[in-house]
Amino acid sequence: MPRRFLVTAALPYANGPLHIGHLAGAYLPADMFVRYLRLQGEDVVFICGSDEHGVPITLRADREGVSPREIIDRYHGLIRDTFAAFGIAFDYYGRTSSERHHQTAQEFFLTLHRKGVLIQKTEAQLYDELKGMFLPDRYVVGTCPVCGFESAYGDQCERCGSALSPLELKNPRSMLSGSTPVLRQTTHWYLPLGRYQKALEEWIATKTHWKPNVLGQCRSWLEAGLADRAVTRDLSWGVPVPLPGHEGKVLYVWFEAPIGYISATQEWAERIGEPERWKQYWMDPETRIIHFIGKDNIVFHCIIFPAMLMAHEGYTLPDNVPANEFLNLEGQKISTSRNWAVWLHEYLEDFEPDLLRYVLAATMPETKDADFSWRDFQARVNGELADVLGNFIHRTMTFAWRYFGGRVPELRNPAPIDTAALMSLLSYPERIGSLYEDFRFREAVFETLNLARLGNKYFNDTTPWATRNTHPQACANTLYVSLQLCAALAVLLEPVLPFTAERLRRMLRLPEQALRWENASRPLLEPGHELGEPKVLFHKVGEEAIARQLARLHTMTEQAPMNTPSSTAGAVLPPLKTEQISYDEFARLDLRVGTVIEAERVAGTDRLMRLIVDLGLERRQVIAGIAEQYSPEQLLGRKVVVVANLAPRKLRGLESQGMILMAENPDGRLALLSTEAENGAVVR
Ligand code: B3M
Ligand code: ZN
Repeated sequence: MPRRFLVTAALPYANGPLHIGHLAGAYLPADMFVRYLRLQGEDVVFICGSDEHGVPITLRADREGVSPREIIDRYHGLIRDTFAAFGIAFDYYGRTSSERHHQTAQEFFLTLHRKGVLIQKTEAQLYDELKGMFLPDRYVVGTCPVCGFESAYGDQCERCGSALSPLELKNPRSMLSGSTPVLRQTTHWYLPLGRYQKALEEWIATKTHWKPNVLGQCRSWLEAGLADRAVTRDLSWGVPVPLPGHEGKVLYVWFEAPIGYISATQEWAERIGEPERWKQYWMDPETRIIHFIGKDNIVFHCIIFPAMLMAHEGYTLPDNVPANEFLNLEGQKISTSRNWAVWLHEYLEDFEPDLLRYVLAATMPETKDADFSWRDFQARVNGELADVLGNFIHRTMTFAWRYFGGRVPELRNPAPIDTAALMSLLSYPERIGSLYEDFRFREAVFETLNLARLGNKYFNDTTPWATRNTHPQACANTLYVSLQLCAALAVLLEPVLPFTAERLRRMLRLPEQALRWENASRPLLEPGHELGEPKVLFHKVGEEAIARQLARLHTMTEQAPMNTPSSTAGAVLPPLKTEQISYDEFARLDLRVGTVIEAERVAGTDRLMRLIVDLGLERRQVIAGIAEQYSPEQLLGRKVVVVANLAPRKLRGLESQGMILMAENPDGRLALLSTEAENGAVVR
């Protein structure tokens, strides 16, 4: 009897594109786990969708001067298509702006309300007098009371993962006006989490198989004691509170978003024509519910959502929440606001999805933060995928193609080395499968590549290029065994390299029904089986390709990001710096007025402009990231202010001998500073 699973992956905010941190954190491990389960013939439904409410959406809409609807429609489609391009094989990818979700979330809220679970409280909340609105969640930033991080959000600290409420922040600042908010009374509904403390403690105590990093966060939350949490907000964008007299109030995004897993499952069931089937996955205790998330979402999935489900009754609680830690990039934290990211849709302009799937799986941040570097990407693609896996498959298939007419030869009187290689197949599916069951993806991928390593060694040790002339049957035995190992790889690679596995399966002409996990433990190709023409599976990544990625990364970060997504950039007056400097420190800058006398776009970039600026005493070449805001014609003859004593640096091979001072508007657009002063005048 197949086991039944409901697997979810965190609903990404539809406020920007996906980057490698998303893939490594939740979506790739979830997809690998689901693909493995499907190969085992289990009953599994894989659910996700766009998280389309909440302040990250409205902050971006404010910043761009568009509606939240425009933001979510832009990014929902991009995110959905990017997942598909990376082979993240959801059964259903929904969106929380759907009518079904609004209905399900409101019904869930009303059930808690009707049962008297929720309590209403009028409390002081942070209010921005300049903007005339309350400041929930990410509309306010301040110092985290737990770890001291100075840019913690009102609902969560990204550095230590603590779920916060705005009143807990020290030195709170409005993300809308930069001003210090005042307190103003407002009434909201609260989930009394404390009432479920004991039940949650008992439930978590049964989760001895959970990852230590997850249990650690849960325990510290429970030890600190669970306070009431507001489940409504003074906002216009979101799921309206379904009670009279609550105009202008919506359900808190972290209350309704997890319910998005349920509503998306309902939409899936409706789409397959079995509208009631969703209950089998959410209300049958036989179903194992697995939530794949990043570590900053642990408390919402292990404490708050389970408490909601307990309060509602009738729902199955999650079986596991194998949260991953964070992925860094070139040794630094990924930052969407600084454009310090590898955007998945941009990655696909240069490389195959499987290459990144492999590298992120092989270095997955399962128990501690991990780092992605382009050098390591190149080394693993070239040294592991091409030189180990691709090499074994290519040499086996071209040898069979060339010397055995593209057919699987007979195995006769196998030598001990042949038998040993075939026997090794017995243990691989079991060993790799148990690693997947334990969410140990790095080790599962390493073990899978070990089968190719074993194949290369076997091929080398049996020297078919020699036995072809001296012992033809020994040569045939080598090719028979090597081809069986290739066929096993076509199955075992599927969770991590689905596109490669499919290409290999086609080259082997392995029937689709052969794709069952346990099949990989025995020979799958009969003697005489006709093979397809061999093709190279992996092309090596060259120096130029890596240099281009590194240049893109550094250029994007050097030049103030224009239209990059940011869940932190507000609407967006960045708060005034609290750190002070001395006059002497300021005086070290040599700021000069100049006139642009030459201007041209830098080829191959959409942001860079090459300028020649006349500073009176001399002319300087300056590379500036303003090509999206200004044309060369608009710049000719313009007065600019230049940091004249900035150390020169190379950008796209051009030397920039200074920096043009620009002002970044609240909507992210850049603007030149204008002046009547003469060329060479010193700015003090
Ligand atoms: N939208 C993603 C995040 O916090 C958040 C997950 C919701 S899962 C219900 O980055
Ligand atoms: Zn913190």
